[in-house]
Amino acid sequence: PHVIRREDYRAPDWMVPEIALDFDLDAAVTTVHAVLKVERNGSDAGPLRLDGDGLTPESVRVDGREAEYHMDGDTLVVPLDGAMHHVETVVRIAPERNTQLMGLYASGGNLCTQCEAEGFRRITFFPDRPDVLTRYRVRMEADKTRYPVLLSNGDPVASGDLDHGRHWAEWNDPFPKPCYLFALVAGDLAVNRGTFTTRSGREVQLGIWVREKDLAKTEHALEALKTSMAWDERVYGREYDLDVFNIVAVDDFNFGAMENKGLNIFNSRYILADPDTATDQDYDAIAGVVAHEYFHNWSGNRITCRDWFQLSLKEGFTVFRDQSFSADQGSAAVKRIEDVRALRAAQFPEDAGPLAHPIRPDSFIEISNFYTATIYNKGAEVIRMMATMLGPQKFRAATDLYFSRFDGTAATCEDFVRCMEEAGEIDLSQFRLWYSQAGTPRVTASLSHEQGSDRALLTLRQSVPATPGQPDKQPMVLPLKLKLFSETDGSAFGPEQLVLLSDLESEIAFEGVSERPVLSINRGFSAPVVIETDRSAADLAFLSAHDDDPFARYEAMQQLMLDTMIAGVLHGRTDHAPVIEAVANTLGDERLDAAFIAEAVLLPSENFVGDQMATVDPDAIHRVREALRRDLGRSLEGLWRQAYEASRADRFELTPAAKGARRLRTVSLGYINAGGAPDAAGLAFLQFEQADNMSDRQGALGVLANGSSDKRVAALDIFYNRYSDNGLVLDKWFSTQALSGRDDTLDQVEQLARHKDFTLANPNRARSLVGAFSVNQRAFHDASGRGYRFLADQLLALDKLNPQTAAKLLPPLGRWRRFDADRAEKMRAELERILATPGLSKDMFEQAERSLK
Ligand code: B3K
Ligand code: ZN
Repeated sequence: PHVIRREDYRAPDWMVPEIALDFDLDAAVTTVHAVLKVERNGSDAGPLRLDGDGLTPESVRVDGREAEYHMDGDTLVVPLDGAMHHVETVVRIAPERNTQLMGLYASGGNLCTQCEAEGFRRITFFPDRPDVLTRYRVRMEADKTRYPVLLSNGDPVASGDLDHGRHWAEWNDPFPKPCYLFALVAGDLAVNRGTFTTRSGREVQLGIWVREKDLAKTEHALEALKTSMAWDERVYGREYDLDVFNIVAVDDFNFGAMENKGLNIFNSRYILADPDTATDQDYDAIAGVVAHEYFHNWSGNRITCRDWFQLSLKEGFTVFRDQSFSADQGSAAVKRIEDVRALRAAQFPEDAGPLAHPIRPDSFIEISNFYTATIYNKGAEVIRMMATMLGPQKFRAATDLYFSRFDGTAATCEDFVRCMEEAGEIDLSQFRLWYSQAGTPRVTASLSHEQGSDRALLTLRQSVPATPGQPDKQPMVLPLKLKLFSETDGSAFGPEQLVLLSDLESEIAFEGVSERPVLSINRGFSAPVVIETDRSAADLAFLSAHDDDPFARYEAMQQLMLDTMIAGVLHGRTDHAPVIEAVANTLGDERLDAAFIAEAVLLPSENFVGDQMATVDPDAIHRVREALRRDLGRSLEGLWRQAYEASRADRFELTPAAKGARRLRTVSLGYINAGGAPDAAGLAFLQFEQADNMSDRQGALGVLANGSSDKRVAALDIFYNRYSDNGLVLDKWFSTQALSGRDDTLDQVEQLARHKDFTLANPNRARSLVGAFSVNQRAFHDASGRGYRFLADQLLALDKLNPQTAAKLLPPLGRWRRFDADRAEKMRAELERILATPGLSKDMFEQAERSLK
């Protein structure tokens, strides 16, 4: 397969200022008639090359006349003289046979599109690259009974009825956009309408479109949309620019949602919510994704990417924006903890493995493989570091400059950084390494204090690990927030400082430090790095109780738990007492809110423990972690029961406080159960049965599904029967079982793959079983290698239907270097088997090939 390189970027030979698209819609055969106004860009005399994917031209006309053309593979080549022409093509496509869910496809009887990154070429011939900006006029014609609603980007212009029960509608989008932002929806949909008045007085008609039966579950998304619109005005000065903003929810979708101009299309899991079917986490994710897609209207649509290597320009920045939005809606500290946990769960392993790449990659075979945690989440951390270094006023000035300077254009990461430099009055030359170097930097910090002196000395050293294609790294700029504390009275030696570590090694002296201080470093997770310190268990316990930065408190507790578990894995024995005492202190601290406590007392995941070890021993990690959980549960049983009772609610509310209480309740239940209390299963079953919301119900189900009480099967059956007509909840039923810590999880998962409700054709369902199972470290890494074979079998089957979603599920197999020789060999063998399969997609090929290196 062909490798595309960033350094090969060339401006397009032809621009397409306007397009008129005419769709004759039908699930079996849709005819697409396109008229492109094309203008030569620059002096090259080259032909017009239009990308296609599986398209056959039925007719090609230039300026009204039948034209000569030829195909170069999938590309339509039209020789053209002169500087401006109208090029007309007709193609036929088959939406109902489109299992890739890219281009125009059918979902639940409706028709919808997904074009990012390169799906538009599956709809019509076009220069499918983000730096070609075009004004769209779209006419759709369809059967009125099956497809009463016809939507596209921009504003509706006109509509009318036709003979034979058909009708038509026309939409016009005044904003030039890249073709990846094109969208169309035709279907039988109901709408929840709202309005939003922008600060300059424009009234925007909002609509959330779903199937009739789901209409009652759209209120939360609609409210989140309004809140996002107001937030972007207030925080970034960004106003909405069209008269309508529509969101459509569909069940079959390759990822979360898509920011098409004026017509966002969503995976229904990020729209639909009511207390009976959605957890608090679901509610928060809906608000976050609605905000994310809305924010793209400026960071992505008004200013788009010059080429796909710049993807983090829109994604990193927009994730940072949605994270800040969510932080403003509830507890900022808990949100930061969740974001860092997600970064460590998905991005750190990626950065440490064969698929590591910089946030601005240098090459790819299939761009779909680069919608990664690195581009999104590390990309957001890079923006966050610049925001930290600039401070709020200058950061706002810099984003204002960026939005005004590049509005209406396709920009680069470099353009963004230059705005930060100019408005921030700061030199980011060395900081730019964050865009080009992959790998998670490591910082070792050691603090010394001579007894009787008034001075402490902090030595910081950084290193950036080698990653594929990048054996040698330069030192980076790491903004580290730090503070020193007195162990005697908990007071601080001076205020928090922001240290920019830019050398390999640096020494910082602190004056006025009269006793041995305790170091609080990388507060708020100011840099996305790994910190290694020589802090003792006592120091960590102290910080977990006294640090005034809630993130740092959480972090100290996590480190203490981690050190304890690693010692257990390495030496077979470990002292649980410091963890138990620290957890007891946190549980008993009345100044802390329930949401924070629930996060702080959770043990780091088995995967995260594994990530810290030279060779992962999944069974030992599971054993040691379970032992610590049991001990915590048993020793603090009284406190857990207290927390469990105190967080009981008499009615359902969606306030941050109520959500925090529910979280702590289920975490406490988990510990009561882990401690082996004889009534634990009964308690869980009671919570399961009496729940008036999905958080409590699924929380209890998770506890039961992990155990071996006779209530386990009963609860799973009740849950299944109660929700058998709700796909999103059935996904939870599958993933709860796939994530179970039971010994027989692998057998269960193999059986579930044969369940009548399991299908690979729906990406959510595929991920709920296959995706969830592959992050269940102990079950997936079963010494027999059966877990690996199961994953490879599923991937190969899915690759035939939907390569993009299949390839996204491959990375767990690529982590073979981190396991013992026996497991590594079995993992490699599955990768080899995948690679040797005839007809493999280029998506899978790229992922499997890179994973073997
Ligand atoms: N921009 C889309 C992601 C498209 C993924 C294509 N493989 C959603 C988002 O990030 O907002
Ligand atoms: Zn995005």
